[in-house]
Amino acid sequence: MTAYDTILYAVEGGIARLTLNRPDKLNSFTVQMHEEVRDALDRTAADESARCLLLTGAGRGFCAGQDLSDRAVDPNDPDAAAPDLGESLEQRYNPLVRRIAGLDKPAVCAVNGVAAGAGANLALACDIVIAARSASFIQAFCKIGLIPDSGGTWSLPRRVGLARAKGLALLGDKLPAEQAEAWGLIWKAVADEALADEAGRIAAQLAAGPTKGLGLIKQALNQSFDNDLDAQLDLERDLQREAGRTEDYREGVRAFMEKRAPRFVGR
Ligand code: T3D
Repeated sequence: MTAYDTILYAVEGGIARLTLNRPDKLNSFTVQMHEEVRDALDRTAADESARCLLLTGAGRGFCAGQDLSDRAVDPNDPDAAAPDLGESLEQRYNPLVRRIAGLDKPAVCAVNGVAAGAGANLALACDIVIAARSASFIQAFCKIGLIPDSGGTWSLPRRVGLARAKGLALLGDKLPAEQAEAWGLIWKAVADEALADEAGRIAAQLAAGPTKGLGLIKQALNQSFDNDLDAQLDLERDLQREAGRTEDYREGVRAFMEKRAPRFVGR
């Protein structure tokens, strides 16, 4: 277990578990938590023994986005200069989303409770999002005069279409986990008491998988909305070439021929 103040982080059985750990404030983001999450994500990326990221939150919430009390500028002081929120995104939120989306291994998010603001969109930056039935997703930004950030304006229309993306972003309503599943916003909602086991099972399956190939699948699908068919076919050709050169491809075919379970090494 690596020592941090605001998160828990440990790699075990191929799974890098990153738990946001400010439960009293619904795991909302302070500058320190940003630094620690960024550091843990860099470790996950660099650590070959970490073959899947599992992100979750401690306590009753997943993450309530920006800690609104952690602003350098007092919002009650009319003479204070406005904080530069563009700078905040550039320095802190965007690097997190880029790290998760660009991670060359799968990222699972176990949404254990409310996911609001940047917290919701950080979850949606992960590849597989599984939520407790009592959890919910709130694009809370419009309630404080902001726009969805942390990739929300990119991921929402892609996941649920423009009509639902606009409804969620403009109204800021709470979307319960089961509705999120029905809309295709997330992979699935499960009973609260089953979340940890189910998320662990999925992460373990991915961690024992052909990591390099799984990373290439993620890359191909992430790029698909920006490509026309021709460009996507070219991309598939290039990535398949890479996949075909892995040890795990050879092992997968050998295991199939020998009618046994494959033993993937992640390369
Ligand atoms: O840098 C930048 O600012 C730009 C980037 C912005 C990214 C963003 O995420 S902007 C959006 C920020 N987030 C929000 O606006 C959500 C605010 N929170 C809520 O609306 C509600 O807390 C929830 C709907 C998420 C949950 O409601 P509920 O009733 O279950 O819990 P609660 O009682 O409101 O919250 C529990 C505690 O957590 C409470 O503290 P207390 O009174 O017990 O000491 C509450 O103040 C605290 N808390 C919840 N969210 C935040 C927070 N404290 C600071 N910042 C928060 N975002």
